[in-house]
Amino acid sequence: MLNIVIFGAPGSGKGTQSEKLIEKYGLKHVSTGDLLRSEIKKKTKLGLMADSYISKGQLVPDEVVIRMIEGLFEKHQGTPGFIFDGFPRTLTQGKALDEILDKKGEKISMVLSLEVEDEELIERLLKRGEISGRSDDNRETIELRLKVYYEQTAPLKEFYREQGKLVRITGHGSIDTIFESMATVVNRIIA
Ligand code: B4P
Repeated sequence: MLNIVIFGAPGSGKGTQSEKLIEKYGLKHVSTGDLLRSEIKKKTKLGLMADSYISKGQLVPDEVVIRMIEGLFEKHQGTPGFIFDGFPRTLTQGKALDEILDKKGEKISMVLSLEVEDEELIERLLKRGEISGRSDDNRETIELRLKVYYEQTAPLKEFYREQGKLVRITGHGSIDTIFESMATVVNRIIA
């Protein structure tokens, strides 16, 4: 299987590039952000709880998101692989994902890390906020999300670097140019 983690700060282009990778490689998209927003929209118990964290720029507790990922293989039997977008976001989640995959005799093939300067991230998310209506796309919450990213999520880079899986990709430039860089890496690894 081809299992890709797409990694990066909020607004780095994870969701945007995931869509293109799915189209090209026929992978199954696993976005914890999308899953949580769908629960929020449906006003489920999980959604209401998740919203109380997301609207404050905080991460939803590990056990909640890990539970959402379990059962993935049973749900998507026969898929050529997964794109993990926005998951894992903490070391605990990273270790849990390795264990879930290991039980199925699978592993992460590569981690594509989108590198974008903070100024650009803030600009993109403010722009998205004007149209998305997302409760977390306002300046104050964006700044908190970046802080949370550097404190809780960025340490995962070292975790994957030690495993020899981290590939840094510049997230500046046009969406297509960035995608080309990613596809070059993926093609090299699957060749
Ligand atoms: P996510 O849904 O994962 O959202 P995100 O990180 O804010 O956005 P993403 O990175 O996908 O956005 P994209 O670049 O595509 O998470 C939302 C929240 O859910 C989290 O803050 C957290 O509270 C919670 N959550 C989710 N997963 C969790 C987990 N595992 N554990 C705990 N909590 C979790 O897009 C950004 C914008 O930039 C778009 O408008 C896009 O059009 C634009 N853009 C993209 N590429 C561009 C480019 N090259 N040039 C110019 N603009 C570009």
